[in-house]
Amino acid sequence: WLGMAGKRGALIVLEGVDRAGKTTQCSKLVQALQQSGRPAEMMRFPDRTTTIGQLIGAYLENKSDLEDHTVHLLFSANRWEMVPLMKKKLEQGITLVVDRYAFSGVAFTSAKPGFRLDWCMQPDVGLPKPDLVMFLQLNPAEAALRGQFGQERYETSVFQRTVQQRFEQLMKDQTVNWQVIDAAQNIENVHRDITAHSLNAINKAQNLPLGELWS
Ligand code: ADP
Ligand code: 2DT
Ligand code: MG
Repeated sequence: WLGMAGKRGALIVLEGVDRAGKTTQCSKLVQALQQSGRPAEMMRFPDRTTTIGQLIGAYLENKSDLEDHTVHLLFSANRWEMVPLMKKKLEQGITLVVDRYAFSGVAFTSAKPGFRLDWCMQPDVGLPKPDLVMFLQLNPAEAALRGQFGQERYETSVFQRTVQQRFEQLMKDQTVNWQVIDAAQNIENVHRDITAHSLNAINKAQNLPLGELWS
């Protein structure tokens, strides 16, 4: 069912390393879109509220250990379980602003020893394809000015440096609409850049079918 005007919403993803400002900017974008009369909702991955998400949450908080392939597949399953809801909302004309997606999934697992990028991508092949993926670019020195690492798994500078390299490999993929955002700017200027790209993507997506990621 395609909303009253028959226009679907856009799937917009924010990616980037720890403290780049993803969560801050997702909520500001949703607020700005809503205030301009465009239906929009925020989502985040992992979604720690589901049964699968609770397993992931315990793992990230170091309250449980999971085998590396297993947790990779749980992160992917945590996206797939939301796909029916995502498609329904997009068809209703709601733009979804998503804090992390399959790109984080691949970047983080493939930063572990023994994991190839292509193996990491396979479980997410066919997910709803984002109309726009913004990578909030911030170097480690700038990130450090925003506070210390937290206590969660993966929050170390060595690991984050490898994650950054994996994101750079993923950004070479021309089938995905990547836009690099200078996340070292102040919050309002980052927001202005993100809003401009998003409005453009929302307008284009209206007349295009939703794609399938990496397929
Ligand atoms: P992420 O979700 O990418 O880890 P957050 O949005 O949680 O990042 O932001 C991390 C910290 O940096 C928060 O304390 C936030 O207030 C601050 N912050 C976010 N954007 C900026 C910015 N452009 N300049 C300075 N500090 C920022
Ligand atoms: P935040 O909740 O602070 O964003 O941190 N991650 C995320 C993965 O390893 N695989 C994934 O598929 C996703 C979506 C990144 C969540 C942590 O989980 C990592 C940081
Ligand atoms: Mg965040």
